[in-house]
Amino acid sequence: MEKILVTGGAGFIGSNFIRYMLQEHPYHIINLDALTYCGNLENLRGVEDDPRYTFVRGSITDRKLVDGIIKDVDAVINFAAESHVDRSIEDPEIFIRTNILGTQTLLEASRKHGVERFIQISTDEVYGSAEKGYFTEETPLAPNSPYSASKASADLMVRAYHRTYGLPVNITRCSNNYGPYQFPEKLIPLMITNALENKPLPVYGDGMNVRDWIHVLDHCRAVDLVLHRGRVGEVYNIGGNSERRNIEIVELIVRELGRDESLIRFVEDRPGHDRRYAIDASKIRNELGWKPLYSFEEGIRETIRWYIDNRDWWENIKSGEYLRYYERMYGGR
Ligand code: NAD
Ligand code: TDX
Repeated sequence: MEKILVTGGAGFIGSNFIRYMLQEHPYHIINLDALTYCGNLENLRGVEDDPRYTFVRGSITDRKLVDGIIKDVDAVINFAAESHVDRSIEDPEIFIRTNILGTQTLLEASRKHGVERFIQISTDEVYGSAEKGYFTEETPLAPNSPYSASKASADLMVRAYHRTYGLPVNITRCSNNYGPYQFPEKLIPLMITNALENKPLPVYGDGMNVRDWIHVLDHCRAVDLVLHRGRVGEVYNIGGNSERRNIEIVELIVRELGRDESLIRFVEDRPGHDRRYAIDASKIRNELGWKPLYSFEEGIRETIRWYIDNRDWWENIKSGEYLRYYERMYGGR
């Protein structure tokens, strides 16, 4: 393997993954990213000068562009997606286009050009809500939001390309990530940045919904292992074994930043809000020897510190300045 296509590499997990892969391996990485509202080249500061890195601005739904890139690569790792549940409730259509049609466009070019491996970055949300027990790879898909339904649909298409055409695929289903460069619309960075600005902290419903948190670098190491050692056609769950109620996390952030709990506001619940996600990651642990290296307490403190130290990064996002910059830089392309 020499050349890898990473899609969505200007987003939160994709940018962490590219940095990690350039450090760990000699591969050339092509980053195909449309730079939507959350794609941010600032996330790749320092990487741009690496001769083993190439950035292409474009959409995974652009058949011609995708075909031209995939004919020269050995593997495809698809992180590109519309990723925010609340936005999918507001306006589902773009989720269908990017997450389903975009994935199928990548699959088709990968089949045509015979890539060695296609990795679909999926999510534990495709299993729905775990009222009790844990999601295994055998748990039936039962997505509840337009976002998770679009991700589940993409997973089924990836499966079909393996069964029908023999494309060598894997699907990874990871739990909630946190860490540096996460867009401040998601729970943890939203709460940290709002608390830093002494703004209200909106907690949906009763705050008792549970998510299973994992540090983004533990996720990146897992995807690297699946790429190199995953059995073709298999699904791998990835989870941090760190279940927390939302309210516990918000209280921890408030405490760590020395803010007042009066900032916390219980607001109207998210429609169709999944109560609990909980991953059983024993397959990847046993087969590939993976385990998370971060404890949640250590990881969240380091993450809070990162948002304190990188105020410019999120202030530019929150003010919209970074979007205006990209329009100037890339508006014509
Ligand atoms: P993100 O929203 O931060 O990044 C998504 C990236 O995809 C952005 O850079 C965006 O510009 C790009 N993109 C969007 N539409 C595109 C298109 N049509 N063509 C090319 N690029 C496009 O998301 P993230 O949190 O980094 O998530 C990455 C992947 O991981 C997604 O597939 C998501 O479903 C999955 N995932 C995320 C989590 C999580 O907790 N964040 C957990 C499990 C799985
Ligand atoms: O303001 C908020 N208040 C609040 O209580 C926000 C933004 C969220 N929440 C709650 C909703 C969820 O129970 O916090 C929890 C986490 O919310 P999000 O950060 O929006 O994540 P979630 O909906 O769990 O989905 C995430 O994990 C799985 C990612 O956004 C997905 O891309 C990934 O697939």
